[in-house]
Amino acid sequence: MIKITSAEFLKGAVISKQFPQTGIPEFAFFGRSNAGKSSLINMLLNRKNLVKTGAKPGMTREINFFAVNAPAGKPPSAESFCVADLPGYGFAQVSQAERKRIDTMLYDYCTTRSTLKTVFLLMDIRREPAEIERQTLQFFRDHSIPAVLTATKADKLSKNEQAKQLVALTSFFECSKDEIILTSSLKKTGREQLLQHISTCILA
Ligand SMILES: Nc1nc2c(ncn2[C@@H]2O[C@H](COP(=O)(O)OP(=O)(O)O)[C@@H](O)[C@H]2O)c(=O)[nH]1
Ligand SMILES: [Mg+2]
Repeated sequence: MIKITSAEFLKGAVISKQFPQTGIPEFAFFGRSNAGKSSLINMLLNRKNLVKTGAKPGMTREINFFAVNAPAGKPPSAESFCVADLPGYGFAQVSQAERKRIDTMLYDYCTTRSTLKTVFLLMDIRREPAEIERQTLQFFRDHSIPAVLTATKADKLSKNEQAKQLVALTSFFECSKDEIILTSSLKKTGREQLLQHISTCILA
């Protein structure tokens, strides 16, 4: 399994023209604003504050790219990869025009990003999944983009409640239990599984 040896902010993009050309495998994190995307990326990369978290939900309106195991100025290695923190849906305070810009950017990202290996679709484990999540997963399936359901903030529920929610998620998304990764950024739950998935993709 790969080890995280470095992680740095690469670029923020508000339109597809600005996406960095990296040539290394990329993993994206997507979900509702406040689902825990930024926290999960920090947890995965072993960094407290690489990505800003919390405060105002929906602050992230750009795609933020991070280079992992690929220090600036050095050629990438077999363990180099890129992480993209995608702006979520469910912003309360964006105008229609801004929503449209974000949706177009996400659409461009998903349909043109040739280095994209997997989208982790994050959901707060306490929430009932909604139609938008089902549609999102269907969108990825329709575009042959591997998507991994990732339940976040597991620490907020008891073991019993976690198990119940997992069952609810599998039936809602018509998937099996091993297609869902259970995570907690607070307790570092699920880090190994995320890294294992990434390792398998990039070392294959
Ligand atoms: N208890 C708990 N809180 C979390 C966890 N992950 C994120 N949060 C909190 O949820 C809020 C939103 O997290 P953030 O990572 O900014 O979500 P984002 O909008 O999807 O990037 C913040 O207040 C975090 O501290 C977790 O695993 N456990
Ligand atoms: Mg965020």
